[in-house]
Amino acid sequence: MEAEGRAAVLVYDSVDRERFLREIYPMRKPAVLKGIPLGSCTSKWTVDYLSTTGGRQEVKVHVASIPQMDFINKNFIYRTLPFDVFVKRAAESVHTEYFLSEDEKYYLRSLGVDARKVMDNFLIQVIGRKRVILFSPQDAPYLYLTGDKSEVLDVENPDLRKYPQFAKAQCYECQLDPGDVLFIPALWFHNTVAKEFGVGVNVFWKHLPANCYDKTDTYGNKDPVAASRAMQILDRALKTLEELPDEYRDFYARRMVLRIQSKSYSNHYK
Ligand SMILES: O=C(O)CCC(=O)C(=O)O
Repeated sequence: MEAEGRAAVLVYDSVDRERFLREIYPMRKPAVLKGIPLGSCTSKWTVDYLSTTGGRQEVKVHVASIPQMDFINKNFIYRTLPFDVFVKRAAESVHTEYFLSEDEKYYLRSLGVDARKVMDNFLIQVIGRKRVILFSPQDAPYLYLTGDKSEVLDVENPDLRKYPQFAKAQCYECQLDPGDVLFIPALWFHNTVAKEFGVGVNVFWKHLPANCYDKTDTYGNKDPVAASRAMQILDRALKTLEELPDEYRDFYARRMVLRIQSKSYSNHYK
C-alpha cells in the first residue's frame, strides 16, 4: 500500500501575538514558531543548573527499557527519585545506577496545579531537541485508536502488516530546537521523540466557548459535553444493534456509518 507521505509542519519566524492570532491560529494546523522571546531559560536550564536549583524533592518518573513509551499497554514502570538525581540520570545515556537496564529511559511529566489536556497547546521546547510527528484528527480512522491513543508506537517505522490502514494517514513532522514553540491544535495526535535530554513546558488553553466544556472538569481532560453525550448515545445504538442477527446488524451498521459520514463530516475534509 502506498503511504500518504510526509508533510513538513510550517515554520514561522519571530511571529508576534497579533500575527499568530490573525494568520496561524485560525488555520487549526500545527505550526513551529521560532524566535519567540522566552527569556533566559533556554541558556540557563542546563543539567547542572536544574539539578542544583531544582532541589531534592521526590518526583515520580516513568522508566522504560526502550525509548518508545507505550501509554496504552504501559511498557514502563513508575519510580520515585529525588529531582536532582532524576535530572542527572535522565541526562546520561548509560547509568551506573538503574532500575531496569543501564540504558533505560526516563520521562517526568510534571503537572501544574491547573493541568489541562483536550485543548489547544503550546509545546515550548526549552532545552534539548525533539522530533515531533503529528496527525490530523481527520485521520483518526487510520490510527488504530484505543480511546484517544494510537496503538502505533513506532510511527517512524510502522508495522504496516499489522497496521495496514496507517499508510493512509498523512504524517506531519518537525524538529524542535531549544527555544522553539510548537502550536498543537486541540485533537491533533502527537508523538514526540527526544533526541537528547530536554525540558519542554506545555501550556494548554480552552479555545471553545466555556459552555462547551464540562463544568466539573477542573483539569480539562474530558471530551466536550456534546461529544461525550453523542458517544453515550452511540454506545446505546450499538447495544441495540446487538439485538439483530449478524447479517442485519452488519447492513444497518454500514448504513449508520454512511449517515454519519454524509451528515457530520465537514465538507472541507470529504
Ligand atoms: O512531553 C512531550 O514531549 C509532549 C507532551 C505533550 O505534548 C502533551 O502532554 O500533550
